[in-house]
Amino acid sequence: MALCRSFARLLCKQADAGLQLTKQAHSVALVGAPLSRGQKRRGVDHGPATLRAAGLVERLAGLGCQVYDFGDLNFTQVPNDELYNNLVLYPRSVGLASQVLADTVSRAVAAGHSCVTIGGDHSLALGSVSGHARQCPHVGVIWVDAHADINTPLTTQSGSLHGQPLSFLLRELQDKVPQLPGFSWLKPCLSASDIVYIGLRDVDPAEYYILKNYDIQYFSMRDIDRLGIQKVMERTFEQLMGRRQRPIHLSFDIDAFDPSLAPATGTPVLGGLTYREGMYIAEEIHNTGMLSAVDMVEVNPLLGASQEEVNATASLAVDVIATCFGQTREGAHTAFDELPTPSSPDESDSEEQVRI
Ligand SMILES: [Mn+2]
Repeated sequence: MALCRSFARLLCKQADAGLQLTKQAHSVALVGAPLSRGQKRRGVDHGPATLRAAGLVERLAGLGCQVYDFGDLNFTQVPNDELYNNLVLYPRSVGLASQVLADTVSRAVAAGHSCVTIGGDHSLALGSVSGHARQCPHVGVIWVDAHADINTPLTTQSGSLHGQPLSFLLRELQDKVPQLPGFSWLKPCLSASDIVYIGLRDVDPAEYYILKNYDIQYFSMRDIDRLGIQKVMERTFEQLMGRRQRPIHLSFDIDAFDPSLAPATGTPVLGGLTYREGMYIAEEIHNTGMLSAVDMVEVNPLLGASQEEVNATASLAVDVIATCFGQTREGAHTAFDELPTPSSPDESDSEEQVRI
């Protein structure tokens, strides 16, 4: 374990020194996190099974990744998990599951893998980001989402923890965030300048206050309309890696996409990312060579109106992950040495004659 950790430190140091993590990117740990208590709808705990059934492992293997499947974690529900402050739902269950996930992600990164966590609702980022940061303290987070997920337990309107993970992770917010039962293990590991949002279009008043007052970089759908996705990605990397290279954590909520593309999700909002914008984001992140962990969250197979809607949502999620690990729209980059040539003219003549 100590050896693994020093290996991870080495990789993080490499990253800090501006060396690309390309080699690491070919070894992928896959972690299923069927966490659903961060929100109220049934079914999001079937997300990992749905993404596996959509061929995730095969797609990664087909790209030349060595996939180490950690399986789906077993999250026990904590009994008598009463509301915090008469409002916040299942704090002990979400806290414990996130703690288990943090240990797993930390282990995977320490072993030198890039870690893909498939959810599950977005509260799982409490665990995945914490575990990642335990090995790579300088991690930068790209949060692709329709929502900002940065309410505090005191500003949340829904009470759902999937709308709050970033408030727990941010150092600057710690005097605004109460200690929840089940969260004592969690230490804030990000600064406001370590996060960039892409795709926002449904932000609560308190969240907007936080984004503005703590100077958090975000690109809303309006910004994407204004700047174009290419400029948005350029500025994202300028913010996160302008001064030095660092490992990247991509936390991708499928509801960032337009609901016409990703209907099987809990909180869809009109006017989201196009397929091409989504793939461009993933391509550019892959091209940095610094991708170290990915979350893919909020795919809920019970919320599709038909099997086709569920399949479309799942295969979109798989496309994003595959693109993060090298799938391109310009064709595979595996070696192709020689085009086949037709057999000699004489032969084709004689074949022709035979046919006549
Ligand atoms: Mn989210």
